[in-house]
Amino acid sequence: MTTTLITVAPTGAESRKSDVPALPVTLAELVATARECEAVGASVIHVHLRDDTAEPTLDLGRLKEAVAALRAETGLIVQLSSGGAVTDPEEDRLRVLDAEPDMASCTMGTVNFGDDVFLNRWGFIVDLHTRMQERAIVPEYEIFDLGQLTALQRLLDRHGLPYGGHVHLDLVMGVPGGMPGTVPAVSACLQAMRDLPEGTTFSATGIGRSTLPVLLTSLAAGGHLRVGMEDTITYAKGQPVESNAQLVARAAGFARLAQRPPMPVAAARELLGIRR
Ligand code: KMH
Ligand code: ZN
Repeated sequence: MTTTLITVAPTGAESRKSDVPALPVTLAELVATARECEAVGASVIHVHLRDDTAEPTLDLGRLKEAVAALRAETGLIVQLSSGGAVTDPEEDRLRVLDAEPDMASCTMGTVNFGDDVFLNRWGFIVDLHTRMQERAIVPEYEIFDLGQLTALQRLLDRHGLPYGGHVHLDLVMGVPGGMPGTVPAVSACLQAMRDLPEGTTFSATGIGRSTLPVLLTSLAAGGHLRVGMEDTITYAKGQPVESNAQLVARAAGFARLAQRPPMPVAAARELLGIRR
């Protein structure tokens, strides 16, 4: 039976703790969330950290501490965000790799991000990709718009396959300024993915109200899932998300209904080419 890789993105860099009290922002909250999410079906955790005032941070010491704590307390694959917050400079984003995670995100192009710009220059993308190859870190390519799949093809053609040899990407849909979280948009991405190396896998996440349409479409299309409070803070209309585990449990339930139950962590490591 085929299975579904579930990634949890519990925190993000955008929501404020004061607006969303359930958001995990301390290391203890992050680890507790990770354990709960692993128990209900997650195999990868996409990590953004906060500082003592709950603001986003890429502090290397904190990143190293978080990687160590997540490895000690869970079996989850640890994926650090190299995207950070829209205000983070490139050197800080590259330094994330010094924390030696299993995986790191690598966004494949610049995108308008609400009223902001999430800047990802070509030269920066190449730096991230090649440094991850050198340091045995498996990338997850973040795709916010259709053309970024073509950019990924160009990257792999010019700079080779990622460490581990397997290409895994994540469609981030419904960001104001990026591609919409709709069935036609997923379909257009599927078409474009045909030009990527054989065996390429994808997950998808829908921001805000596109969460459920994207989740259901990805499952139907043979894709994997990313869920979490980075992407949605509303469980249903008028009902705030209570915890990340609530979102993972819902995704796992849909995956079981689709006859593709959650992928065990060992199988996820094998699939993604993680050899740490
Ligand atoms: N916070 C966004 C600006 C990533 O983690 O790599 C970028 C982001 C993507 O979340
Ligand atoms: Zn992120």
